[in-house]
Amino acid sequence: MNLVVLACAIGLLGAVGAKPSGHGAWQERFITDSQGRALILYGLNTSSSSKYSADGMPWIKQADVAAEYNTLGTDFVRYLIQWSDVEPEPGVYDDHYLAEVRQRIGWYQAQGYQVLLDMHQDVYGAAVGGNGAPGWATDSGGLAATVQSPWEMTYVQPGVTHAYDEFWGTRTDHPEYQQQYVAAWTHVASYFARNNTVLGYDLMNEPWGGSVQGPAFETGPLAHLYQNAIDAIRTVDPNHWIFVEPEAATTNYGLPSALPKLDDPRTATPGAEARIGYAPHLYPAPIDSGGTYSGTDQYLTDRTLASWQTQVQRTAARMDAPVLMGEWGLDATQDGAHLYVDHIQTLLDTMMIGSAYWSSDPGSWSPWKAPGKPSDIADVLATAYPRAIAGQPVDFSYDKSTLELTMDWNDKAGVTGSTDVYLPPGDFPDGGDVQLNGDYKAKWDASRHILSLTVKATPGVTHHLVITPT
Ligand code: IDC
Repeated sequence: MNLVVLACAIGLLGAVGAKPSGHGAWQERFITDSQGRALILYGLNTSSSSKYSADGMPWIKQADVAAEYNTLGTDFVRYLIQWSDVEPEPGVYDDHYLAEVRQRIGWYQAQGYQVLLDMHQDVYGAAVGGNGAPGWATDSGGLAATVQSPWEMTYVQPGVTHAYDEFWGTRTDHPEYQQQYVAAWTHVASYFARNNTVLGYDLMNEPWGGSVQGPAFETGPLAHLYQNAIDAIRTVDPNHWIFVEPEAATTNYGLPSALPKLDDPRTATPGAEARIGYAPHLYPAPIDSGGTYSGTDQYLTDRTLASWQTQVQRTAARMDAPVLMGEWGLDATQDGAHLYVDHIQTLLDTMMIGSAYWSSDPGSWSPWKAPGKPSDIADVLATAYPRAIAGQPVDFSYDKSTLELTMDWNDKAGVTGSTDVYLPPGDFPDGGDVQLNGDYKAKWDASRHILSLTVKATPGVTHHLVITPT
């Protein structure tokens, strides 16, 4: 049985009874900045290389971050960290490692980015052929954990299942590993609590239930861990966003999640909104395995995209959480790759959500052939998008054939600042012409390629914006 079949089987079991809700109903929540503006984040994952490097650092140098901005116009990074690097020995935190992370966050700050810290794991930890958990928190029970190809198949090795079962408390009643994980997150959050470049924390990359799967996992041990981590993080950091992921083996393919609503203790403060986000990944099966976007593969992929949208909207509505697509990507050298990127960007715009592309690591999936050398896909990834919207977004889209960006939004009480749109130099070499109802002031930053619009409130009237190349 391959993992896709496994995922389908779990997905059928996992069909939860939440009603699909309409566009407006679920997407009332956005990730917001300190001025209350809705943020549409767009960036890369950086990086897979840090899973295996001796110091846990990604491949990037400071110049690579500047090159990323100049080439792609991104404003966001999903930055990988690892439990094994944070806590190499039980209860011993490596603050030198965190200082190195902070230095790299500074590189992103210099380019105006927001940083999401992703506690990455694949296949539990290095001791069982993956990455993430430290060896001291890995109990394979002495069972086989042999690395498989494709790598995802390693998840169903018995030693890997055993390690997860010990972590989730399925086999025994030893909650220590989880408690240590929550304590490690609390340490990281207290370290970065006052860092304004940090957007927030992605509590666990692609959680996997081991022996307990589907809704039993997501509503049971996974929700339990998340709520404990949220409660603990809020004792040291009341403000940053906290993102949770569903079980990936189902949801990556557009199948349902059973993740329940989680509570944010910050709402105990009058007027404070919950800052819990939902951060699923998207890897249609043909794309996940490095296939093309053509023929039957394209048909299957398109079916997955439609299903992904429905399921993510259901889960987000149930959780009352804004959505951020934490990973998507493909082997960009395959047939139809450019079209796939276009279609994902259209999906993101339709759903009005941000994303992080997998990944920045130079190679066939990346916008970089080699550090500083853009690949063909870089041009396609560089797209026009609203970075911040000073109000409640209604819709937006970018038509790559007419080079027309359109956007509608309503005023929202308490929101201040400008609405900022990134216009890529390839499509808008001389900036953009603005059509907008009502009074506004436009400012064009030619070096950053950002058009900022300060718009006067128009009570009861929706702002309607069209931007075309000058
Ligand atoms: C992949 C890397 C690959 C590595 C593997 C295992 O590209 O080089 O061998 O991880 O560590 C995910 C994971 C992400 C994967 C990515 C692509 O979150 O870590 O990176 N992917 O396979 N989920 C679905 C796809």
